[in-house]
Amino acid sequence: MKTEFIPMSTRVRRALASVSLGAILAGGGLVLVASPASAAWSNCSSNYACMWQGKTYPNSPNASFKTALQELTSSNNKVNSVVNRGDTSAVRFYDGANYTGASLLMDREGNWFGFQWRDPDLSNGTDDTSTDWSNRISSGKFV
Ligand SMILES: [Ca+2]
Ligand SMILES: [Ca+2]
Repeated sequence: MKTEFIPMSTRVRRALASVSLGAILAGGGLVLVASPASAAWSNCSSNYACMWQGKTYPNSPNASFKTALQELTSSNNKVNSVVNRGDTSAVRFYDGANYTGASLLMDREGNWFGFQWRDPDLSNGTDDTSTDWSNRISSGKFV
């Protein structure tokens, strides 16, 4: 009697195994889908200044630097949210490459100098300026 059940249970196990794998994959997919919702400025590593093309820091930063970035590449003139997680100084973002043109100052993490150190939407300005800074940043450095 047992010998009759063994092949059957093997089939059931295989079926269950594939269902479980599917469920695991689906679960992984759900986690991946859920990440953007939990995305935040904290996706920027400590000691870095980070830039996102989207507003409110979606997913991982599109560009970042630890000391300076002479010229953005794929995100040039496409940045809409920024954060300064540097622990020693403020960051200045520039409209032009090579730190030229109009600039935007962001405090170091924690409002050390008394103004904002991250901004989820550059279109409505920051503590530093009321100017629309969406899609403008081309370079940046710690100052
Ligand atoms: Ca620019
Ligand atoms: Ca703003």
